[in-house]
Amino acid sequence: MTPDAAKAALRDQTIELPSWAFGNSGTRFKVFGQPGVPRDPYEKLADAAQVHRYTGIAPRVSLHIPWDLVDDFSDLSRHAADLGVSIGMINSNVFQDDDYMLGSLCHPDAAVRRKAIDHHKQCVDVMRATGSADLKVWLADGLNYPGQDSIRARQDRLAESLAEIYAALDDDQRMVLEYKFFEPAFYSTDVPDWGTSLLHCMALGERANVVLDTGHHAPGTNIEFIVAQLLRQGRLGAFDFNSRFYADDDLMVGAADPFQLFRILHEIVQAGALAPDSGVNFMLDQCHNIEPKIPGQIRSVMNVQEATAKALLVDSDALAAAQRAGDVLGAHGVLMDAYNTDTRPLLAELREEQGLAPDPMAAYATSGYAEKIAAERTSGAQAGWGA
Ligand code: LRH
Ligand code: MN
Ligand code: MN
Repeated sequence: MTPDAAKAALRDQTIELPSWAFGNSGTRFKVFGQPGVPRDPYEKLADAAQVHRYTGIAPRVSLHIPWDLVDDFSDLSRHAADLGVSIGMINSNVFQDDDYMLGSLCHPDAAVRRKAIDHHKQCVDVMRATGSADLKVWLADGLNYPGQDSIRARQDRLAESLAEIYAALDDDQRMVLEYKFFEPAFYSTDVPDWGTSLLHCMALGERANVVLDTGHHAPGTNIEFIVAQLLRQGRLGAFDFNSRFYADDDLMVGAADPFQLFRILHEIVQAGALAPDSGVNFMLDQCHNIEPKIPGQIRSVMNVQEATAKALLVDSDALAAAQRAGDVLGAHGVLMDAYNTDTRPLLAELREEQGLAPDPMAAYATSGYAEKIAAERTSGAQAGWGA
């Protein structure tokens, strides 16, 4: 693709931000508080709007319920619109309540399953109030010990619970089901992989799709293969982008393995799935434990944008010709030429054409916003991962 065509495609790209990236977070060892961190969902949206303001491609914010519970979601939605952003996916949370120690939608006790199903119905109400189109489901359900529960019965309960939630959706609402191979369960997880998620989605119907979180695979997994396969089936609903070195590290996307991010985006571009109407929602799912949060999100958005630009610059005609000819090194070379292109000048140019500062990191740093929130948000409790 030519640089001009790449710029046109980049103009349409959007990336969704997670509300929880703006609250305090940490490891199980320590949460380091930061000055100016939001105290409520309204302030989280205000911070997310800063990321959009300087990058121009982050117009939606995902909410996590009950972390982002407010009295009036229509009012929160209006607040978002006033800030120039909108509410994106609604994430359910059935992993932080004592009742869910042995699971939620797969729990052996029907009363706990009922509670978890009803929570999802409450999330559907939040979607109606906010105009959100997608319910995002990730379950911590699983087993620590062989024999603890029946693996097979849990799948049956899962199918039944999901079917009731799916039936509660309006016709224009979708469900996306995220998989993760481990944590917090260590022996067997109930939605461990894309195959399990896909099977449940296919049983539910056309408005159920798979969420791929880049941190949720075993080391060495070929994630772009999964991307290609799900796109072939029209079943890739959303990405949770982040980076990992070891486990589900939730570090900034493109920090650990920018080449993997490029390979993923190459599959996306090849399948024509970059456009906003492709049905694939590109989201970040990250925590900024030691770095400042708003710049952390800006950097992440830029990392995705740079990798996307590289993927768009792949000479697809030359690549196809080399592939047809069986020219292994030629084909690989075409891909590496694009990967090794410095796309930062092209993106700086694009931003200037859009009336944005060419360097979003520098523009935010000199804006005074970080100092302002640190001075203003001094009373009340800061939001943390979980509130
Ligand atoms: C689980 C997960 C899921 C949750 C988020 C906070 O590891 O990736 O997407 O909603 O973390
Ligand atoms: Mn995730
Ligand atoms: Mn995760």
